[in-house]
This record gives sequence, structure tokens and C-alpha cells, in this order.
Amino acid sequence: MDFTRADFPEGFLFGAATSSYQIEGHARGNAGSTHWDTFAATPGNVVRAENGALACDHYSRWPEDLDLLAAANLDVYRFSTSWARVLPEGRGQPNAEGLDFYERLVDGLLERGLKPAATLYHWELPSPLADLGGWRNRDIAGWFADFTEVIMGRIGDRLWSAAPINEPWCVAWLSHFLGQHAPGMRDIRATARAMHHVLLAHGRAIETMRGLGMENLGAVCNFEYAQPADESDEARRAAALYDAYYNRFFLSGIFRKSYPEELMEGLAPHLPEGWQDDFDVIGQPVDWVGVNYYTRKIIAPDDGPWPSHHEVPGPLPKTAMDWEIYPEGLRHFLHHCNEHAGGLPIYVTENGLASPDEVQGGGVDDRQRVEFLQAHLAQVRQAIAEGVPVAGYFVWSLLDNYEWALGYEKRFGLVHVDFETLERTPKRSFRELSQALAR
Ligand code: IFM
Repeated sequence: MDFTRADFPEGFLFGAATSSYQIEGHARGNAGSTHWDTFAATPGNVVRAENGALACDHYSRWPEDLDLLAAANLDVYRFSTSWARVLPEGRGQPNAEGLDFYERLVDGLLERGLKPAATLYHWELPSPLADLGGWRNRDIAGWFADFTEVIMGRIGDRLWSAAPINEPWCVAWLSHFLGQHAPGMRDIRATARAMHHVLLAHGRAIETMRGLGMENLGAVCNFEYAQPADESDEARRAAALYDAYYNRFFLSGIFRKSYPEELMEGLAPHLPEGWQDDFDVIGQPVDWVGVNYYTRKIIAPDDGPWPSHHEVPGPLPKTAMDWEIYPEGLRHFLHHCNEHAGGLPIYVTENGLASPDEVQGGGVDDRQRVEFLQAHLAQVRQAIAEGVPVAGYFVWSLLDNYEWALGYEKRFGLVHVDFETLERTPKRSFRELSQALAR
């Protein structure tokens, strides 16, 4: 890597991120069924109909995985807690094995000198709640607050930080409008409701955690740079609309207690009654903002129904996800978050790439990942020099894992996982990062 800790401000934190369903092995430890299990079991939704039943078997192998984090000289581990592992029915009786698992994990991190950063929800909605309408049902905010109370009542006193919901855009838009993630809906009314309820649930979880005396609570959103397909006014307007529902809706709800005006034409008719009265809950003060950033999208206008645009392929080099590599976008969004959050610390809570990594001669030469991380960290350094209070950076991901609808073939890890034997092999990027971060 072309940097060391000395290139970042004193106290800048480096970490790696994962999520429960993507690594744990959800069939282990009496976890309940989730909407990802049934989505994956439905033909055509997921490559080879793969699911998270075994994944990386982190549920059994967590000590080895935490040793890897320590060997990489990282400071923080960002993980998530599965709602269905803690409450198999989504509500009611907790699963003792699930609570014990997260307690072992947090204590294991602390024993290794690593800071635990928890995300409450990274997409595995318990099936019984999906049956009740999931994110379309306003009651989900209360169910989520109850889940928060149960899990944080157990581990909240030992966490370094916590955030309620990973990537609200994916929970709402990708899953209810584009239909690419569970529950696979394509419906504007469902989308508008999910967008609002996900923020309401965020606010209720923040209130609950404050009530438990927890500190260092944040909001984690994902962002994609919206580039107009050409110089026409139509293309500019199309990209601005994409930017509004992707990059501004959630931050605006939390920090400005309002939604972007240009979205109201398409969304207002479908938002739940009384949505304007929920902003005091949604806008609960947070202590930091998390930026998940991977790529940009080229947006072209069309004659379809609102939002009347579509993505077109771009010219830049691409990752194995077919995502353009555009590091400048990260600096753009660090400034964008700073404008909303007015001086709060900002963390890059996810950044990384998928590459077609193979073990050869006992190692994995993932040079492309090394270059990707260097280029994005250079943008972070520049943003800091321009006055943005960026306080940390997390690589997505520690391990190759279940990449949702794309199954196991997109490898994002610093560590290669053989999904037959579950053997872990640190890649070149892991070794270079660990050298760069050595104290
Ligand atoms: O794997 C996902 C993760 O679950 C959320 N952020 C983006 C990653 C890569 O697609």
C-alpha cells in the first residue's frame, strides 16, 4: 500500500466490515427463518438459488476470524446482529443461543484489543414480520425498537459504536422498487412506505439506545455518484432525481427533518398518512455519519413512469460487479455528508471491490484490490485536507461472503474463503494492509 498510519490524522481508525447473514451461517444456532431464505428459494431470484444457510460458518469459526482482524492490525470491526437469530419470530421469546453468540463475539473483540462497531439490521428480516408486511407496515418501527432493546440490553454496554440500519436505500428502493433484493417487490406504494418506515425505525432505535445509556450512535447510508448521460437538460434533471432519492432522501430526513421537494411528485401520493408528523423521531440527534461508497451510475432520461430514467453503461474500468471505478465520487460524498451533518465525524463504513480471486501457490494476488483501496484512501486524505472531519475507514469486507442475489461468486474479501472447505487464505491486500497499519 502507498500509505501508512502517519498519512492520516492522529486517532484515525481503520476497520473491516461484514454482516450477519452474509457470513454467519444462518442455519446454525436456532436462528429463525428470514425473507432472504425464502427469496433465495424462489427460482430466478439468486444465482444458483444460493442462500446464507452456511455462508462462511463464522458462527463456529469466529475466533479464527477475529484473529485475522487482529493480524491485519485493524482497530475496529463493523459487524451486524441478525434480528432473526436474536428473535426467531421477530418478536417475543429471544433465542438464548443467539444472544450468547453476540456476547461471545463482542467479548472476543475486546480481548483482542479491537473496538466492536455493531449495526442492528443488515437485511435479514424475520419471516413472521415479512408475513405482516415487513417494511411496508408502520408497526415495524415498534418491532425494531423492541429488538433493539433486547440485543442492546445484552451487548450495548461493551460496544464502541452502534448504528440502526445498513443502507436504507437498499432496504427500501432496491428491495421494493427494483425488486433485486428480498422481498423482491416492484411497487411504488410499497417503496414509499418502506422509505419512510425505515427512517422511523432508525429513529426509534436511536431513542431506545439512548435510553439504555449508549453513546457513539450513527446512521449508515450508501451513495452512488449520479452522472448525467449527456449534457442535455433532460439528462441533468434525470441524474438530479436519481441523486435525490438515492443520496439525499435519508440524510435529509435525519438532518433536515424533511424530504427533498423534487421527490414529492412521485412519492407523496404513496407515503403513509401523517408522515409529516414523524420527523422529530426520525431526526433524533446522532453522533456520526457512515458513508458506504462503491461506484457511480450514468443516468439517461426516458418516457417511462416516474422517475422516468434508466442507467446506461459507462466507459470507466469496472470491477467484477460491473461497477465503474470512480474514486472521486467518495470525496464528493464525504463533502455531501459534511454539508448535511455539519461537523459530525464521518466514517467510510464500507468501500471495496469484487474481483475474480483464486488461490495460487498458497496465496491470492489481488493487486486490483490494493490499487482500488489506495485510490479511495487518497480521496479520503484529500477530503480531510479540505476540512472534512473523516475519522475512519472500513474495508468491505473482511471475508469473501454471500453477495446476496449474486450468491457466492463475487469476492469482496481481504481474506479468500473456499466455500467447499471453508478454509481462509489472506490475500495480498490483507498482507499489504497489515504492513501499512503496523504501529
Ligand atoms: O455486500 C454488500 C453489503 O451487504 C452492503 N453494501 C454493499 C456490499 C457489496 O455489494
